[in-house]
Amino acid sequence: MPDTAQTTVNDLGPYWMPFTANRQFKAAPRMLVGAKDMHYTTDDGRQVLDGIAGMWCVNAGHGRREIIDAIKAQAERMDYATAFQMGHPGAFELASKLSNILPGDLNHVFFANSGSEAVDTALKIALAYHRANGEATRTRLIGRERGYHGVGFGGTAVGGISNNRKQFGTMLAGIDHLPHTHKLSEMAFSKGQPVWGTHLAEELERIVALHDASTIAAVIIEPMAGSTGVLVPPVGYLDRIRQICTKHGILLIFDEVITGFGRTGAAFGADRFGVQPDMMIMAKGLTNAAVPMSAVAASDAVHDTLMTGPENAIELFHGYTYSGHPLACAAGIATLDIYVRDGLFDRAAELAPYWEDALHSLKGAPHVIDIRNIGLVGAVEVASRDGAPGARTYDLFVQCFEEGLLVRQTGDTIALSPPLIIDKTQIDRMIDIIGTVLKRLD
Ligand code: PXG
Ligand code: PLP
Repeated sequence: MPDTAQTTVNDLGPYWMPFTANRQFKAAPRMLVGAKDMHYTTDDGRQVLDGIAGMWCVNAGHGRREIIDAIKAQAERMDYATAFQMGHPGAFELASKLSNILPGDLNHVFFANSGSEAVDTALKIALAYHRANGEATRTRLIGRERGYHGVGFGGTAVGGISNNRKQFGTMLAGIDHLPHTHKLSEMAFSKGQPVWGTHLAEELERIVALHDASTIAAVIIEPMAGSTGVLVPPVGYLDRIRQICTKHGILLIFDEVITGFGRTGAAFGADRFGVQPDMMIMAKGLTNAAVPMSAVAASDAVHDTLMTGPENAIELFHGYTYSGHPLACAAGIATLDIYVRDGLFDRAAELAPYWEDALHSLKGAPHVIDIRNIGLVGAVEVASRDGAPGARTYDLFVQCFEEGLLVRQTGDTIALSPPLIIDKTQIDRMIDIIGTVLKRLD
């Protein structure tokens, strides 16, 4: 029998790592073996400050006792129940708790297991909605350049990050993209929302004119584009997108996988920017990342339109084996309770000005060409090395890790999104490490 209980890692070969330079990693591995509150422990026993909340997801900090206990208790009570034609109390409780904190009439929650699955779910609901509404010609989906909507075929197709698309052929048909909103010459070192770029929302009118509104089902965007390197929406941009969607009967889907659960200094990006979508996609912070889970919240209109036909008919032919998994629901309920009890969304808003000042103190540091921020999110963009995009930020990422700070490298940007429990001393430490490493980099 092979020893599956061994704790030392000997063979790095079999594990094909996601979104990783496998050969480079395996030549010099970085291993995490423990996590508590704001810190990871490495396999060589070092403490590393978590500057990215895991991967934008551990918003309440690591190893929260209430979440662990809830998962344990649920595992004892009932490990699994199918979500097809059966229910369990946790799924209904979590959906109710979520709808209580969601903005407007996003009162109907469909569960999946990853952001990517939730994106596919939302896109499919959009198509089904229009069909049920007598507008089956509305099949086009509009994303945005530099957008990230996960890695399913739907999300890859509406996504706008070239590296994530180019290996995978034609993906879905009938997709178009809005332009992204980033232009360094107009907005470098903006604090919070840039004032330039609002006019780019008008590009949606151009796309509608090209395809005709009768062919367009939905626009899907991140209120703040995260994965591509933190692109904060220009002032008024999202409002204008909303107006144009409403005018043409197009559904507006906010992908809040990153912006949800306090990241921007409000419960959701929709709250922070004051714009109401017809559907919202959530994942990551939903369970504090303790158990994988995602969700799509739909408005009354979207949901109710699909609740037609004979009562014995399945209204939406869609769902996952693990939709509303009991352990994930238990983790989600405990997580939402922590967010509310500890006022973590307000805490993010209160810390945001300090965070903004601390980040922008890096202006003038070697190589830095832009700094962006909103809520408890930040990005530092550095100049590319000639002919080697991403090389300088890779070194920055590795050296920060060696100095005791985990940051996220994406292209020539490092993204920062600490757990919302971070304190001011820890913010100072993040900035100090990044500033020190920047000075050392060639
Ligand atoms: N939508 C958005 C807006 C996301 O940020 C997804 C969908 C997909 O979620 P899953 O759970 O399928 O990964 C995401 C995920 C990064 C990074 O480098 C960001 C994500 C995932 C991995 C890395 O910033 N976001
Ligand atoms: N592939 C096969 C052969 C299956 O039977 C199923 C689900 O029953 C799936 C894929 C989808 O798996 P999931 O529901 O976990 O997404």
